[in-house]
Amino acid sequence: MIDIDQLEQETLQQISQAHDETALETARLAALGKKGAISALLATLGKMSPEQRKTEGARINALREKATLALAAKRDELEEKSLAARLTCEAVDVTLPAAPNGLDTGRIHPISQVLEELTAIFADMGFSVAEGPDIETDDYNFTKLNFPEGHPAREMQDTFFLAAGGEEKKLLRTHTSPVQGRTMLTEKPPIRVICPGRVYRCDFDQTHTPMFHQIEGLVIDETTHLGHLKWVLEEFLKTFFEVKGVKLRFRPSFFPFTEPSMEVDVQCKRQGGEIRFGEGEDWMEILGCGMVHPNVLRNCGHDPELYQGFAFGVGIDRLAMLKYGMSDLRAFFEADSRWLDHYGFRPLDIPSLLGGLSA
Ligand code: 2NM
Repeated sequence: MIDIDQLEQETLQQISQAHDETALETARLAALGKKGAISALLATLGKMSPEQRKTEGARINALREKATLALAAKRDELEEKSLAARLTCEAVDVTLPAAPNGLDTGRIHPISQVLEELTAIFADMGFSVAEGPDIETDDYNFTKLNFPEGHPAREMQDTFFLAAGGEEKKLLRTHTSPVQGRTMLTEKPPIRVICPGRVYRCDFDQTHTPMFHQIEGLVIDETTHLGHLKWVLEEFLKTFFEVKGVKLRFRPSFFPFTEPSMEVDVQCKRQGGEIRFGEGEDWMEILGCGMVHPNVLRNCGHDPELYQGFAFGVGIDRLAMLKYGMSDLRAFFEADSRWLDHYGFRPLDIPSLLGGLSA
C-alpha cells in the first residue's frame, strides 16, 4: 500500500526544488506522467471496494490537484525568474558614451583630403574627373604628347621602363598627361577634365619621392584662350588656399606639349618658416601650364585649325604640404600612424565648397 502522505511530501519537494524547466518537467512526469506515481495510484481505484474508493479516491484526487497547482505555480516562478535574468543582462545604459569605432580613430590621408578638395573646386567649374592606367605605353606617355626622341624626360634616369615583354615599350607614367591624350581621343569638344593620379620618376631625396601625385587639367573648345586659363588658375588657387584673392605671375617656360608654355608663381608672404598666400611681396613657383601644342591636338584626333585649348599640371603632394604645413615629403609615404593621427582628416569631414573645404 502506498503512503499517500509520503508521496505528497516527495512530489511537492521535487517540484519546489526544480531549478529549471527540465527539472520541472522531470518532476511532472514522475508524478502525473503516464507512468507517474499519482497516475499509478489512480489506476488502483478500479480494484477498490466502493467504500474504499470513496475515501481513497478523494485523497488521491486532492493529491493530484495539489501537484497540478504546485507545478503551475513553479512554472510561473521559473518563467518570471528567467525573464528577470534576461532583462538584467540585456539592459542598455543609454547614458553611456557611444562605443568607439573606425569613424573616430581612422584618418583620411592629407593627399586624399587635398584630392577631394581639388575635385570639389574643379567640379564646381564644370570639370569632370578622368583616370587612366599607371602602366602606360611610350606612345601615350611621350610620342603623342610631342616629346621628341632623345628628350631628356625620356631618358633612363627619369623614367621607370618596364622589362621589354610584348611588342610595345611599357613604362610607369611620368605624368598624368596620357590620360588627357586618351580623353581627347575618345571625347568631342568642349572638353573639361581634370586627371589626378600617381606618377613615377626615378628620383629620391628630401624633396622627391619616386612616386608622387599630380593633377592635370585640360580644356579644349573652339575659342579657349589664355584668359580662360588665367581665370581658372586664379579661381582654383584662391579657393584652395581659402583666401579672398591671389596675385599670379606667369613666366615663359618650355614644355613639349604646350606652346606657349608658362610657369606660374603665386604671391606669398614668408615669415619665420610660415608661408601665407594672398599677401606679401614674395613669389613661389606653384604650377606649369600652357596652350596645348597643335601637334598634340593632331596626334589626339583634333584639327588644330578648329580647336584649341589649355592644359596645366600641379603636384598634389606639394599643394598639401603648403596648405597644411608639412615639411617632409617622405613622411607622406611612411604609414606612421602617429603622423596620420596628427596630420590626417576625420572621415566624415567631407570637403565641399558650401560646407567648407577644410573646416
Ligand atoms: C604641365 C605643364 C604644362 C599638360 C599638357 C597636357 C596635354 F596632354 F594636354 F597636352 N597635359 N598636361 C601640361 C602642360 C602639364 O604640368 C606641369
